[in-house]
Amino acid sequence: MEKLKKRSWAEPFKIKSVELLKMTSREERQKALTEAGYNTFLLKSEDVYIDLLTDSGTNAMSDRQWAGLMLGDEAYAGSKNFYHLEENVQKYYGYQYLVPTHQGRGAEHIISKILIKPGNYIPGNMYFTTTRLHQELAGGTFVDVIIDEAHDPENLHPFKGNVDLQKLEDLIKKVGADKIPYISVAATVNMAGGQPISIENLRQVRALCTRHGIKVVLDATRAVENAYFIKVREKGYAKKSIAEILKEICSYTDAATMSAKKDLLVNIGGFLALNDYEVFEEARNMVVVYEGLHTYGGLAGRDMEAMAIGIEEAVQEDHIRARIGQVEYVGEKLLSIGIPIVKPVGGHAIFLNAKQFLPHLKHLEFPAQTLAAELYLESGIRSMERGIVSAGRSKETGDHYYPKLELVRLTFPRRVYTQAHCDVTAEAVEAVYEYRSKIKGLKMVYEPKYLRFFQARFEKLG
Ligand code: PLI
Repeated sequence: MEKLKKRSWAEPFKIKSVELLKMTSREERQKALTEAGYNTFLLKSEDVYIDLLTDSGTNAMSDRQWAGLMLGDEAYAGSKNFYHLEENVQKYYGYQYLVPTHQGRGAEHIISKILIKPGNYIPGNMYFTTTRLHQELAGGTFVDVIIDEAHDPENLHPFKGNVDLQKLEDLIKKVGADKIPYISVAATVNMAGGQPISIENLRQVRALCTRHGIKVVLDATRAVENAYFIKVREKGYAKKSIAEILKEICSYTDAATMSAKKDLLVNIGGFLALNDYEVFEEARNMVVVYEGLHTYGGLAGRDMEAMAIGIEEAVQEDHIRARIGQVEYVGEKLLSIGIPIVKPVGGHAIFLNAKQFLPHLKHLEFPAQTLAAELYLESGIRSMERGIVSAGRSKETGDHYYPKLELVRLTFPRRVYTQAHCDVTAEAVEAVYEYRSKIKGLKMVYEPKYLRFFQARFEKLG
């Protein structure tokens, strides 16, 4: 018998309960797609076979988390689950004060309202849709200070989420530090392809901001995934635990907004965590206006319990290695058959480079929107546009933003799909690639005012 050369690893869990999937025909999918205005956000979930729309709130909870739901203390005030969550945020993230929110954008809303004055500038390592909108609604202007490499899908920089310190210094010189309440630092950077920021860069950002009296606010939504990349890519971190690295990331920042629906393996939840008591006091007061009392922030007690347990599970080494390993597995498969994707492969998703996939389409024929629709039609797999539709319009000129990255995101929920689902996904992308030159673009026929990608509608050209 031939000897096996390599030892494989498998998911560090076994399956206890399953959810059945519906298979559909191409005709049924064409009907569903037309009814959804060629927008994958408007498809009904039951018409989807493999759902790679997002990793947000789509995770499979563990038996410990499900058991935790039964420990929900649904008191209006002072639920014991709040104190469990507070204890774990302090222990694993290191911030002193916690304000729970219903999800990430609840925290973004509160921190933006407190810290931003009209006319302020908020630099960030690339925008995120809801984060930038809350900054703008508070009267601020977002300024992209990510390194140029992040805008190039082919560039192999190991930390494409890094802040360009020169761009940050130039902004400080131009508008004055007093007009910059904070820098918004994401770990990892979603819109760049799930790319991490390095500890070295974070330290430098901290030092520069301290010199100018500017706060650092972390988007900690996928900071555990970022910690994994630091462990495997940054000198001196190979022997540190994910938990240690996570805490070090947070130690260079003053506050964090969190969408627990990602790293923390839950279906709903978020928080704002802070060290500054005065800002905390204001946030604790504001949360009662917009979310709920400061010991539940729009969540049920059981949701806070699932989050508290999720924090402990998220930093387990076997979990995070398998989570990112699954994404890498699909990425390597696609690269081996020549599919253009963002490199290096990021933490939570594969990003197809729609500009290169469909080079015959103009930017305003929405290549990424078109490709996401086509992948659904071919296979029932749901993905998401992350290009010109997601970028929206400039609030000054009213014109579209024309982002350099025109991408389709295949996002992997945590602990949900198997390697066979991954193989089917790669084969479906390959099938679309084979007939790519025949694919026609789209025109937008309905455009909502805010976060248009969620509800915009399209029709097929020609
Ligand atoms: O969806 P929320 O409101 O819990 O979180 C907003 C949010 C903030 N920051 C980052 C980096 C996100 O990725 C994020 C939400 N992301 C979604 C929904 C996604 O599909 O990527």
